[in-house]
Amino acid sequence: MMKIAILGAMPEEITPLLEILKVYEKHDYANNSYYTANYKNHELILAYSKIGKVNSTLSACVMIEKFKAEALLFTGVAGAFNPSLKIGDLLCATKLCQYDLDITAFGHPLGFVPGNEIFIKTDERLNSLALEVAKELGIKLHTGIIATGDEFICDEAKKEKIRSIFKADACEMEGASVALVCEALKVPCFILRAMSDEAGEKAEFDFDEFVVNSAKISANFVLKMCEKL
Ligand code: 3QA
Repeated sequence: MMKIAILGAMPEEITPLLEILKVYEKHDYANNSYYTANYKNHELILAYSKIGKVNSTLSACVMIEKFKAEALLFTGVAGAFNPSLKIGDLLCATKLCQYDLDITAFGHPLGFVPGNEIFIKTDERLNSLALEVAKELGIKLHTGIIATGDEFICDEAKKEKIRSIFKADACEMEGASVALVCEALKVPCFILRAMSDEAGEKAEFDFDEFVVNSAKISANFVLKMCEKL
């Protein structure tokens, strides 16, 4: 029996899970809704944070400090940077960074502020469990680096810049902030993303077409992981 948080950013990333769970309680708190449910001997706490690093920081804190989550699984979509990642493919982040955290004016590297590291690691145990689950399901799970920032990337030049500086495989807008909260509060963190677009020109059209399906691929996977925890 564990209290497991499942966090997404957008309704599309969490409502598929609420539909599967069917029975859940809704708790309104801090300008958002949190949902509790039982699943396979575990207590789940689910939420979509709303978009961006600040909203996801708030939700991760609430899930841990108020709802006492003992592990946090993030599920959602991302823009692919690595050409080996195709739309619908799953990526588990081994580490994440904030590509828009910028005090380079003072000679610091992009993504760095004093007292923190550029990269925030996720939980190795959860990541290896995910690889086992993928093997069992017969699906490919990619592992790699995610760059997080408060911008929807749909520009080839921006994409290449972030990709080359951080060797990032994908971009999104919440992962690094959630991982930072989990690391600070010593809660194991897992960040999963299914590709919805390739973050280049016209990414917003791919996103609109593929967000629902890719979000479900990711959501189904984290629920499978709960069965193994
Ligand atoms: C941004 C969502 C935010 O939560 C981050 C999707 C997929 N492709 C991305 C990309 N750059 C950055 N992030 C992503 N999520 C989409 S907002 C759409 C708003 O529609 C990951 C992500 N290329 C709301 C209705 O108007």
